[in-house]
Amino acid sequence: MRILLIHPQNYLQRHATGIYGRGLRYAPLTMPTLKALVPPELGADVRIVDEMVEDLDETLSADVVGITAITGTANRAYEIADRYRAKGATVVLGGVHPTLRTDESLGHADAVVRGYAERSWPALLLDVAAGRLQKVYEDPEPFDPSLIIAPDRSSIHRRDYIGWGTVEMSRGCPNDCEFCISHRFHPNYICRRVEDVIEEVKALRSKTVFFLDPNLIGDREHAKEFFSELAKLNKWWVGCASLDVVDDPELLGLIAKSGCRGLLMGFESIREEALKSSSKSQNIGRRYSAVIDTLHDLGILVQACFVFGFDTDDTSVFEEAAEYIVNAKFDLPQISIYTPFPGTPVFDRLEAEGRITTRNWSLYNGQNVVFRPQNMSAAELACGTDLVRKRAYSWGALSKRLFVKPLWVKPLVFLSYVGFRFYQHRIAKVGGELAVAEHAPLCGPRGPAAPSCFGEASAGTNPEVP
Ligand code: B12
Ligand code: SF4
Repeated sequence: MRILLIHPQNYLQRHATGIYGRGLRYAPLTMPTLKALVPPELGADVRIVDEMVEDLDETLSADVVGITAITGTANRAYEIADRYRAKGATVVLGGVHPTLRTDESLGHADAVVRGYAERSWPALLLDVAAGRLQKVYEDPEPFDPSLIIAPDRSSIHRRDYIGWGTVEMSRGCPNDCEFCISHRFHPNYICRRVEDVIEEVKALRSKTVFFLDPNLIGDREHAKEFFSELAKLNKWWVGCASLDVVDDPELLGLIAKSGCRGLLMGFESIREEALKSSSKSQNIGRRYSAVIDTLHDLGILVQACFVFGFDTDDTSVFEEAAEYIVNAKFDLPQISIYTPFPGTPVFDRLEAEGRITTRNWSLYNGQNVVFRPQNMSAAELACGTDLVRKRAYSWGALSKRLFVKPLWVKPLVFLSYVGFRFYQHRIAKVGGELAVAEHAPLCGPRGPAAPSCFGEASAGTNPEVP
């Protein structure tokens, strides 16, 4: 059996012409995991094509084609699926989007795997071999984390990913932020056995480990046990944690001791009403500057995610947030536009209110306005977000950041900052082009032509969004 596993591109992440360069890429484990799960008795020839870093040679043939999709890559996944089906291959779709939009995905595939594939993907392949393929595969049993095996990392393009040493310690998140896909896709928060993860980390030849977990501290006792063991390996690591990490000094101490160099954290908004309206309870009433100081004292850098377009946001939020972000000591601010991902209650609510303005899934990547905001126009949201990006990544803002602790990381902050500056500018530029192409009929153009706009011009050619 010849199996072809395809990771589709999106205009943000694609080989050669994407916005993300090597320095901002970390390797997903989806396809390496599926490869490792192929039953050996099939004697299959398995090939992975990762469109984020290589082109898909469409003359490649296969008996079974497995394609993964998140919402932002779903259109491209469907395009490839249709082509391979036309050539007679058995096409299987899986991942977040096909799980939450199964009927839609079935229009492009012979079968859809819903949720985790640790048991259902091998079962599906054995069914293909026996000529009894079903349309939908979904594991009916409660998921045991020991089923997560080490991915087959042999086909990860190490030279194309700064973060090629990626690992999963847990899946899901116990928090319930309204806009997040985590608790819709993952049935529960689960942690892998400490010894399994430690073995995987030991086997990595990378000094730095990139944890893919949505929230590494969802089970604090487990996290303490894990970080105590990780500390013995003398690695550096980065990963995601919710802001309540600072509430537990013992946990924080272990995190620092285990080699943590940076945390990606969802600050989301500087406005309490936005946090309340989206159930971001762990952020409510928190002084962000205290969080940053605590982490900086331990030598941990903070990549801070902010989102604009909450229903409680109006146009005054942009200036206020830009000012705050520039003066606060976030090492790397990441600025996104509120995105109602299908499968979340937010999407259902906005759809019921007739506020979803495009179903072009390629735009669902946190960088485009895909809905009608409550207290401003779509153009104001797009341009206001650009303004925050520009201010947050101005040279003046950088100079402020270079004088904060920890001093040893100044060169690192500088390099990452310059990389992010470049990337955020490209996002704003391409976003402007997309807004004109996609939203002009809805909200008017983005750029100086729009009277309600705050930002500068965005010019150029259409980036061919599929
Ligand atoms: C690596 C990663 C990325 C990579 C690659 C993403 C990709 N797949 O294209 C990059 C950096 C490009 C990225 C970017 C973004 N990401 Co991202 N990312 C991840 C992350 C951290 C890890 C994915 C991973 O490797 N998981 C480990 C593997 C083993 O799990 P898995 O992929 O779920 O696969 C399992 C099952 O789903 C199933 N399966 C999956 N695919 C298939 C296919 C087949 C054929 C079969 C049989 C089974 C199967 O089998 C696997 C084993 O059980 C996840 C969070 C997470 N921990 O999963 C977010 C996540 C996928 N990203 C997300 C988001 C929101 C984004 C961004 C919008 C963030 C931003 N603001 O910029 C962008 C948008 C990108 C775009 N193109 O649109 C969301 C997805 C939301 C959605 N509905 O689309 C996630 C779930 C995080 C979250 N909780 O919000 N991301
Ligand atoms: S804390 Fe992060 S991962 Fe967890 S539900 Fe909220 S946004 Fe999602």
